[in-house]
Amino acid sequence: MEKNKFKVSSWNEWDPLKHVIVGKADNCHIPPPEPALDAKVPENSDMKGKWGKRPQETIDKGNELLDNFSKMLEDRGIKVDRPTPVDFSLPVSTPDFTTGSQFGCMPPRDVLLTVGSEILEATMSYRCRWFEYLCYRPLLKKYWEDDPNFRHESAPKPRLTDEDYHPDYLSEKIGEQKRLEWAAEKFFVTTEEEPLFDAADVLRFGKDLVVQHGFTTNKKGIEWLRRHYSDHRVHAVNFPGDPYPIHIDATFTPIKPGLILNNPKRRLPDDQRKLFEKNDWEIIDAAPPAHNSPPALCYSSVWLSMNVLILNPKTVCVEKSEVYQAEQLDSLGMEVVEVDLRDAYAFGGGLHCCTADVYREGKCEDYFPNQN
Ligand code: DAV
Repeated sequence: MEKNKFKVSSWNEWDPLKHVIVGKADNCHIPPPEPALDAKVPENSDMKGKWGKRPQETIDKGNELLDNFSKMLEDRGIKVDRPTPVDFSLPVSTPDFTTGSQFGCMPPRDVLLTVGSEILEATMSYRCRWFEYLCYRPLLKKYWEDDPNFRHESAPKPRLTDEDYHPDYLSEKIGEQKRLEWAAEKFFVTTEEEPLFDAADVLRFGKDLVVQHGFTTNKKGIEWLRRHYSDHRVHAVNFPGDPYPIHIDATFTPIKPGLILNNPKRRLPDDQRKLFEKNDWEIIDAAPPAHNSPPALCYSSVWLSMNVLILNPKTVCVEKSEVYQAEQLDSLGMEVVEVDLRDAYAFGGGLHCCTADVYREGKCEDYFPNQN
């Protein structure tokens, strides 16, 4: 690699990480009500009915933790890039919809999907996140200038009219039992009006991509990914135990070739395990979270405990307070790096969410030669 020029390449979640994007908490907003977002906020959440800019002292604290995390990665020889926040107080307005504010740019993992030498901007499925890709454009522009093999792609922007959302999901008091039944039937808040996906619903296993069907990714989104990644095999999965299924990265966490942690409350159904079983991959229950509830004003569940960032097949970053998850990974032979991040969770997630791969060593391997 020429000095100061960087290549884009990453094929999986575990090969040695050399270059990564870490998000920022700047100016993060709680967006006003909109269908897909409302469906994710649990019925007993402290976020119900609130919107506007988050308190500045929480933003400052979140940024302090994200800066410390970035510095730790740099001290380990990993290059870190940061996004350029836009003014999230501005409304999002298209010919099809208007919503009062945007969200933020703490979780690049939700927006950017790196597969090989390509970074794909996801469609997204929340109106407030329609323009979030703009925060990453200065970086993508630089990668494009530096690396003649880098492919910058953007999935078709969705229209996100009311046709994209099932109105059934929006009444307040549905109850968790009903939501679990719907999730088991694969009846989610998003319809099949047009392809929708968030990048954080995709896990990369070399030649195979595993995609969660849920609130943020619909069947057409998965089909779009299948047609787009024509050299890959794309597998749809779903996790019936999650009443608010968005993003796969607090549910199903590959650690290294042959080993996956699965959220014991959101088990992969038996008929979807064959691919892993046939290829001698072990799926084990993740350790329980250390907390009974998420921090204040946080969208995500306590299972951010599983939202780890793998630095290489022997080293993993785990949130500092998640002692059970750290113990489990230690007993599995991993070196655990503790990272203080809990006070940044509210801005969009954990250690996996707040990062996006630019470069991992290694090449595209076939980990599942025995296909179903
Ligand atoms: O369990 O609330 C959080 C995933 C964030 N990317 C959850 C899913």
